[in-house]
Amino acid sequence: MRKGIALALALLMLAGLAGCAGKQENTGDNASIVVGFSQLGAESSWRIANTASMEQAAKESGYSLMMENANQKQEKQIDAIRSFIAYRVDVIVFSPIVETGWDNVLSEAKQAGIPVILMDRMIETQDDSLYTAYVGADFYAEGRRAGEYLIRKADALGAEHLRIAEICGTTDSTPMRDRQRGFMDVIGQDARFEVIASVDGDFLRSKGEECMRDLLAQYGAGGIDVIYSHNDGMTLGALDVLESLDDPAAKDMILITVDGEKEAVDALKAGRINCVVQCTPHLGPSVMKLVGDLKAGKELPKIYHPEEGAFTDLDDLKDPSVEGF
Ligand code: GYE
Repeated sequence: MRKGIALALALLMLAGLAGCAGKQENTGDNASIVVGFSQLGAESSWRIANTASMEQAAKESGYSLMMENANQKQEKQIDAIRSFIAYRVDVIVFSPIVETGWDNVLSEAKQAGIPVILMDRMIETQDDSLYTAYVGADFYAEGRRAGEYLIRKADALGAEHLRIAEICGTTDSTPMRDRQRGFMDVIGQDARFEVIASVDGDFLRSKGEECMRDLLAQYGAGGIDVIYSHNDGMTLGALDVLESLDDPAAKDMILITVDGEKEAVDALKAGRINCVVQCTPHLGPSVMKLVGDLKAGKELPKIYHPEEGAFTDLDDLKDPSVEGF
């Protein structure tokens, strides 16, 4: 059976199976190269921009993209990967929702001879040969940047004691773990800082709102000095709650967020958020470049991190490079 027909059938079957399979079949020279992409969900603006980046980059490179969205369910990602193996795609790309539980399905991919590129998040495994390469942010460095900003801010304010509430991303995901670890490694030994709460907001704006309400019920606005939130969606949800209060303590809270979506960067410029640590969702071009290099038989770098920084109220926010995605 010709590969084009096989792909068309595979896409049809996938669409039937999942009801939401994306299909993007190209027609140029590279169209016979099929990339199976398991996206983990659509939980945030970051994720939506990331999906768009993958689709756009596949289109530009001419590869055919089979995309499945797992709606934040690991089982659905495992099913998607199994279907990509069954359809013998050329490369599997996926963004693992959590770090553990992938060894079996990735061993199946390895046995089938299909290379796997991890995009955005990492896995925890004893066997590094289960994936060919990782493309995504250095979340530990992001957490450190958040901590470094807080130290600068505390110095600037002459603060002696700051009580921090942390709103975390999805439990056991790489960005959650490493943004927390990096932050704590920077501020943990400094006696001025006390983390009074660490709650799970699952990277969702609605949960950020819920977490903020719970934190206020427990500590009151006057009992929290800093919110460190692992993504913009949760921060913006928390901000909605804080701004609905008529309380100067709520306005004084220092808000530190990660991602850099437009709404958050605009809120920073307007003085409503204090620090935005960048995390780029535009990983599609780097992933598709690796697919090309793989097909050309080149050796791939095992880990690729994009360059990132942070925007803060201690820096010049009029600089044209201060922009959200
Ligand atoms: O920060 C968050 C998203 O894994 C980097 O997931 C990604 C994170 C991102 O839901 O907004």
